[in-house]
Amino acid sequence: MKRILVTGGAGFIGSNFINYILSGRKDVFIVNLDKLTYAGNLKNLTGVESHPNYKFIKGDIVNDELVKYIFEKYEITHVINFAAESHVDRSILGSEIFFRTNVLGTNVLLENAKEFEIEKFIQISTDEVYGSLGSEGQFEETTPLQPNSPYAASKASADMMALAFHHTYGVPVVITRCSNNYGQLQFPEKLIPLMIINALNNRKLPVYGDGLNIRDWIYVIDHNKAIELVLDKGKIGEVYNIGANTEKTNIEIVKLILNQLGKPKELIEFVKDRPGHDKRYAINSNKIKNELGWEPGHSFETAMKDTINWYLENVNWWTEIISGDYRNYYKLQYSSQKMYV
Ligand code: NAD
Ligand code: TDX
Repeated sequence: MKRILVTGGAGFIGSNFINYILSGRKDVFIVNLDKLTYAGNLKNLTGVESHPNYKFIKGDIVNDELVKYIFEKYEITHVINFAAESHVDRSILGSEIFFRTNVLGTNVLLENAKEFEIEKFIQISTDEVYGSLGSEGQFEETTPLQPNSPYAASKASADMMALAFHHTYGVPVVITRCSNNYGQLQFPEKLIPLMIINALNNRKLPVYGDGLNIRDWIYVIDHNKAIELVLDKGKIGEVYNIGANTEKTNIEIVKLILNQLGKPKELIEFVKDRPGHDKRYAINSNKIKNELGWEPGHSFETAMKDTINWYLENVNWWTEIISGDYRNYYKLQYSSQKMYV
């Protein structure tokens, strides 16, 4: 039995991971430690809340006393660290909480992983640590880290700390660096759910700059299957890139959403660019494919259709979010945006 501390399991990727892994296997016990920030939502986990192999604890990964208690009481053997402040735009509005959670929090988890001599520590990182690409090439695991936003810098710091704990103390660290995820349960501050929900509400779709920045998209279930493989077979001390070779400009994504929802292109509004906006991400995931046998199982077209349908069928889930604190964030982020042209 793997006794796994999943942090940030009430967020987008973490909750999809918990729902997925508990539906498929009996050899895992999950302790979900989540602070329930604006991005954490226990409604994402209603299907597992009374599962015998699941325990939720509300708390902060920076809280060393609490983390220690959890390692001891639940005899943790594995950590999967999803917990993070995860939104680039928020990190531009204010970076301190990013440093606190993403760097200090990871450090607390690493210290406890060392003390309790666990079997594996998976640090969920991101392709953004590599910086930005020109029109050619892809990020490899060996690409030097060159993070550009405060968010990316905090994630890169956590990666460096995790690798240093492996190198210095032999903590059994593995790092995954994935590209942009989409799918059900994603908080509507991120491009795809924000555009779906604005379109459904006949609100403007704010596209930064010229809309030609490129992201490499992956369906969240494919990401989670890769994490499961890393949990079972990933080699200690290694970094694995994860991506599905699906490069799209932002404007392509926005047009696809409008098209599927039957909404007019006039809803698109080009607004002031994100400061320091990374131009292009593209990730090479040959290593995890060749060494662990991973392959993405979903086509972009089908999985995007399913994602849009999920938001159509779960209006209550997002209505509750966008009628709360989200309104203040939206105003702060978007009200001063000037037209780009
Ligand atoms: P999210 O913002 O949806 O969820 C983050 C979760 O962490 C929330 O439930 C939140 O309550 C929790 N959390 C935040 N601070 C905490 C703290 N101090 N202690 C405990 N819990 C805390 O994020 P996500 O999109 O699900 O991303 C999960 C992880 O994957 C992050 O580490 C992110 O950097 C990484 N990642 C995300 C993407 C993406 O496209 N979303 C891509 C690659 C990597
Ligand atoms: O309103 C918007 N308008 C817009 O044009 C928003 C929210 C985004 N964008 C653009 C900016 C990016 O080029 O869309 C692209 C995607 O933006 P986000 O969804 O904010 O994602 P990104 O900045 O690429 O970062 C994401 O991928 C890597 C996740 O948020 C990170 O957590 C992950 O590490």
